[in-house]
Amino acid sequence: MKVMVLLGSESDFGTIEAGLGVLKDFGVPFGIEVTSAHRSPERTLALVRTSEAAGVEVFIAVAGKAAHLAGVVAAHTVRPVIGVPVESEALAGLDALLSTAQMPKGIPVATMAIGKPGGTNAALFAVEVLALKDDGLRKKLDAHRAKMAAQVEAASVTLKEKL
Ligand code: RP5
Repeated sequence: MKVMVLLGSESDFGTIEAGLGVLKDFGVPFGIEVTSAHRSPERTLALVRTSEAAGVEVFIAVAGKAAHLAGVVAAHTVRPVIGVPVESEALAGLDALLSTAQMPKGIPVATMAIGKPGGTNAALFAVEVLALKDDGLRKKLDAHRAKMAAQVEAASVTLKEKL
């Protein structure tokens, strides 16, 4: 297992669902668990420990509101932690964005965009970290970028055909 995905609540799943698809597409083995930094703090710590023992190299933490899951995970590991702020009703995810991004110096969290785009980017960022020592993954990332560039070009052609 290379990536551990931790959700602050089952209700956070929609934010990371597409990201899990990305990890699957790239063939990256991952685990996923629900654990709350405040409702199950001991389980959170235990999951960090067992993940490290299982060879996890990158953590993705998905949480909303006063989101401190990513920061708490980062407090317990020196492996990279990627935080995904969940878009919640009250403040549209701005609360979680600031809670995740504004880590005091010393304990970094790589903070993604709010919501589903952040979930997808978290997976891609995790793949990029793993690709540092995996040429096969790097080639897949290059191919993924080339595919997106081709899609942009195709969209331009389609748009002009409509005019
Ligand atoms: C946070 O509170 C979770 O990450 C979730 O985004 C939010 C709401 O949790 P539930 O009330 O849906 O369990 O801890």
